[in-house]
Amino acid sequence: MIDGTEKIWMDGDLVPWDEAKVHVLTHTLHYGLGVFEGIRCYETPDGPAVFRLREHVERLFHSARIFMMEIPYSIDEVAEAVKETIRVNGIKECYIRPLAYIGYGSMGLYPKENPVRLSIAVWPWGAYLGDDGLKNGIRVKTSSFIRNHVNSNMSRGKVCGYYVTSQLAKKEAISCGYDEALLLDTEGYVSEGSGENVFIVRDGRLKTTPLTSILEGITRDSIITIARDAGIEVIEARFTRDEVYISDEAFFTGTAAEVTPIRELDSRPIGTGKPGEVTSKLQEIFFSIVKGENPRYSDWLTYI
Ligand code: PPE
Repeated sequence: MIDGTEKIWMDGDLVPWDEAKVHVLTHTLHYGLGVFEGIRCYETPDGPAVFRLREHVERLFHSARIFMMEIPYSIDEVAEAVKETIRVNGIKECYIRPLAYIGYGSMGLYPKENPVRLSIAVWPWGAYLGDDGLKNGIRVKTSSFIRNHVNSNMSRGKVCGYYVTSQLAKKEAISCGYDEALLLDTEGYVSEGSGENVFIVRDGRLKTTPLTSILEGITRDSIITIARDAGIEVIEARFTRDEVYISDEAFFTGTAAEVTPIRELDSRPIGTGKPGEVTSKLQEIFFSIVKGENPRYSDWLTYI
């Protein structure tokens, strides 16, 4: 069960957690068109700080634009509302979930008059793939479900309905005894995890899927920047599942997953079967940044 906090921001009001309700005929609940974000706030020596807040809120607006949803607030207002929600809940470290959705009104696939509503919830959320996963790596299965074609699941949007495929993949992976799924694209190349981007390391160089068939992850972008700054070469190029099998290291990135090493794919250990040197180094730098201990990247933090 989720550990609730006190208040949820709903359409401009801060309502008690248990009263943050919607009508059962809320349009998004039936048809899946809603756009959302996942953001994290970390405890730092200077108080709680949100990691790359602006970029996340901008992505929310980009998702809405792609799907012709008009969010009735500005980017600045939403960023401020995120900060306010963290402040009123008096929480030091949390996951933040803004959701723009189509409210109650008409039914059917053309909800012309229904309001676009916005909620922002915050709650404590530990290691997405477990503390052990973060430390020792996870076991991953290539999914039999493929990531939808980019002309259907347009990858620049983070849309509720897309996660139906992710859930199928995740259920399959777990039912087969794995921790997470890796989805291929419609051409058979590696795309991403059910809720993460993926990187591999070969001969000290990083490779990650190009943006053609994946969500433009903000953690992915952060890791590319951190790696290049650390003198590690990064290539954005397509690769196949067997290239993962023979890579030296592999890891997932995501707001929820942070930087999680992959120690096995489809029963093949990756490298030594333990988190590798490059992965551990990048993970360490990432955590030093989000925890406010790395002045080089202080621009990425918004203090509450
Ligand atoms: N791909 C997908 C499909 C995805 O859902 C996420 C985030 C990413 C890549 C990484 O993006 P970013 O967070 O900007 O680095 N998945 C979110 C939802 C997880 C959930 O289970 O809910 C997240 O990590 O917040």
